[in-house]
Amino acid sequence: MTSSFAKVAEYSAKHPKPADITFAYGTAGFRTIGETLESTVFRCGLLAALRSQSKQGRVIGIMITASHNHERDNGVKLVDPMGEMLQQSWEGYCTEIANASTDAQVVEILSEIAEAEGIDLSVTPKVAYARDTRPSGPLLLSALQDGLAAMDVDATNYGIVTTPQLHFFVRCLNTKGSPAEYGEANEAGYYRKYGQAFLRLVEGKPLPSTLYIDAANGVGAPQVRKLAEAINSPYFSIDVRNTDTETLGKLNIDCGADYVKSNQHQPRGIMLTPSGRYCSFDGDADRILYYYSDECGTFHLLDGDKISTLVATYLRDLVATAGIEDLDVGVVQTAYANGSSTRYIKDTLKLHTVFAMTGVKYLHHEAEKMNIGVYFEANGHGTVLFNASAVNTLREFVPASPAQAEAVERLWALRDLINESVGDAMADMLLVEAILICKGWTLAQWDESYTDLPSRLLKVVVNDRNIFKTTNAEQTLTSPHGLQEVVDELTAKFPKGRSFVRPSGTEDAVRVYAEAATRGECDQLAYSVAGAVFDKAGGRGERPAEFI
Ligand code: NG1
Ligand code: ZN
Repeated sequence: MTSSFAKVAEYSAKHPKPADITFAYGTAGFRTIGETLESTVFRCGLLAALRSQSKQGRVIGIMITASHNHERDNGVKLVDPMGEMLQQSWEGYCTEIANASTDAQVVEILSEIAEAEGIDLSVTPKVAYARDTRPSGPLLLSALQDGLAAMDVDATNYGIVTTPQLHFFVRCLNTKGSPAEYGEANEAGYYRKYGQAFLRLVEGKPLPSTLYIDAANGVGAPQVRKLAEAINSPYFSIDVRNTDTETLGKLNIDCGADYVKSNQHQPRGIMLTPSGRYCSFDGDADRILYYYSDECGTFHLLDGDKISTLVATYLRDLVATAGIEDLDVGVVQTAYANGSSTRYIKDTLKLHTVFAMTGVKYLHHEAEKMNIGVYFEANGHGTVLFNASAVNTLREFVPASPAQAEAVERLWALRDLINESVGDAMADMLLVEAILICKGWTLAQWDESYTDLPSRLLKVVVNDRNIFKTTNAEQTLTSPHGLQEVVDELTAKFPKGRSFVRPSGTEDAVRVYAEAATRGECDQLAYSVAGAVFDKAGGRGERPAEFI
């Protein structure tokens, strides 16, 4: 046994793995019933230490959260040095160590990874960690702290913050004193950076009306209030609803971005009035959606696709005004993007667009390949990246007129307003607000760009979702045998029909997505595909209700 792991077995004995559970590091890390995750979180602490040592002592982040999922769930994920998601090759190590059945095996796996990766174990590991407001948070946090103590980690506890704030802190810590310095690695630094960039963009423009924010009874509630205090300007006048992080059973229930997107309905605690402006965060404040009601009381959702087209259009226009020729704006979407949005990006905006697999890490990697890459999942999770060549182009560009100089200055301010490490509800909200203020637009005006095709997302519980395999950015099933043909046949019956089936990476279920020309046809398609999945691939529980 390597002496660096001398304390691991003893600490590990305090956090035994539940014998009957197999854990898997999925799209968003580990995620399941909170109480069952003690050993997993402890072991993530060990692995984060090793990951930090493999990166010469750069800071690795750990976030304890289950985002939009039920309050009884919890989760844990590792954050790499630039604030991005953990490198994929290490996800396998996480799964492996989480499933080790004995303490001795935990130590053995650590030694094997250290050897395989050629890690210098004399390096002092550094980890920054935080949690959201879930009731199992304190238990899991203390398991994590044991993991960090077992590896003599130089650790910083950021307390209760949003997921994107933790990503931000990690990036700040690792870039401190470098040319890529990102900001101050504390809450005040976060609010100052984004608040100042926002004010730089909006000052002198007409004031917007109050923005109502549904904080999902999660960590976004206290944090967005602190943001408003720091900005302290009528340009950011907010009214925060669903702010109860204390009462059990409220987190994400009948509120939050996931609820609003799934139900196409306003959350509890928000009464819509025409001309009112509303948005919802999810439970850890990395997703955001806007919505409003028209004069007839009809609900209109401005989802991740609408945010992405708003932002991409604004950036494209600024680049044109600045007169910069070799700076392309591109958009990354997933198969869940509404077909109308994809057509709008291609045909009207004439911007380059690609599809990535579900999960922001895949979108992030695609966006990195673009000069300015705008990426959003339809559910409201996303951000914008300026790659190194875009930054150079901007730096070297010599404006030929005051109008060009102003456009360049605005591009810099926008870049400062973006959380480049990960999608961030608060930073994205300020970005949308800034663009709407600059354009003098209401939500209805923003919504006019294109009309969404009716869509439906359903969940089917099956005996084994691992039999579902996909290709073509998850839009085509390769297994179970013959099922894709059935989906194709059903889809062909409906004008503008599109449907696909994929296993969820975060829940024990299979997701069915459908869109079509009318609401009725869309629902018919969605339920018939879900029914086929249920019948042909081991559906469990209730068969998805047939659409009548
Ligand atoms: P899964 O469970 O793999 O569909 C969900 C979301 C993703 C992403 C992750 C992480 C949908 C359809 N899927 O993934 O977009 O946000 O959770 O939170 O919204
Ligand atoms: Zn989230």
